[in-house]
Amino acid sequence: MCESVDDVTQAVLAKNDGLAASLRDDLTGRGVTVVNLLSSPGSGKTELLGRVLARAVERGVPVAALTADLATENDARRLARSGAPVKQLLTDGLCHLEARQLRGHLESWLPADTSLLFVENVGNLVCPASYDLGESLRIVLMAVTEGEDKPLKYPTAFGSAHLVVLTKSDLAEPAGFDGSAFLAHVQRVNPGVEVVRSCARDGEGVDAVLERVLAVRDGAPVHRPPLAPRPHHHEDAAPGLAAGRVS
Ligand SMILES: Nc1nc2c(ncn2[C@@H]2O[C@H](COP(=O)(O)OP(=O)(O)O)[C@@H](O)[C@H]2O)c(=O)[nH]1
Ligand SMILES: [Mg+2]
Repeated sequence: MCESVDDVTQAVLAKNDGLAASLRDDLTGRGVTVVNLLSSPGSGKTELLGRVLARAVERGVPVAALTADLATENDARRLARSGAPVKQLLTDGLCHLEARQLRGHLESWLPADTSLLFVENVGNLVCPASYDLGESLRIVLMAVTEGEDKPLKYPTAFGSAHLVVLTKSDLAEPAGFDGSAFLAHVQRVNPGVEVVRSCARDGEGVDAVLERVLAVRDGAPVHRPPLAPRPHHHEDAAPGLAAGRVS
């Protein structure tokens, strides 16, 4: 009997969920809290993470970071300036990270005393949202230049966030960003989730993000988002894309 795309997708996600759950148990058992950073490309994940890592190093927090991209080691080079152990993960064309990739890299690399591990996911607001990486905290970031409607357009990402970070606040005015509309849209898809404003230029929000993450590491309760990671379908996108094509 032929399996449908839905069946295959569900099977892949179920396998990932199982691996992620055991990875989370394993890592939390070893005292490691994983933070998954998720956003579209260019939202400012690396820039903000670099500052958060530097602050953590300054405070003596045993922190490390894995950063994922399809190509280049640029982000690992940028993050390594913080002084924290950093590893680049290349996904070989894959648009998201999966728990099995993370596990493979951690086995051979994670420094023994690490208590906080940041994972910068591949820049993409769709696919990474469906894959649990065994994180204890999922942070979804969005820059003010992306438009205040994005929480409504990407409900899986925003609806599965434990914390939302609004980046590049220095550009809010020139971009004509409507902060109240953005907050209303976030609350519609994820009632009660906290939103932190940040600016990697002047350091706004860096301490706030680090404090939230440290609190979770130290056992503070985490916001419960309405959504668990949900399936998405590359195949289903094709007819819609074709219908919308301008030739
Ligand atoms: N003005 C401004 N630019 C920023 C800020 N954060 C990041 N950028 C710039 O935005 C671009 C993309 O940032 P990057 O951290 O690489 O984004 P990523 O793809 O999400 O990791 C870079 O040119 C950064 O210098 C910010 O807070 N303010
Ligand atoms: Mg980056």
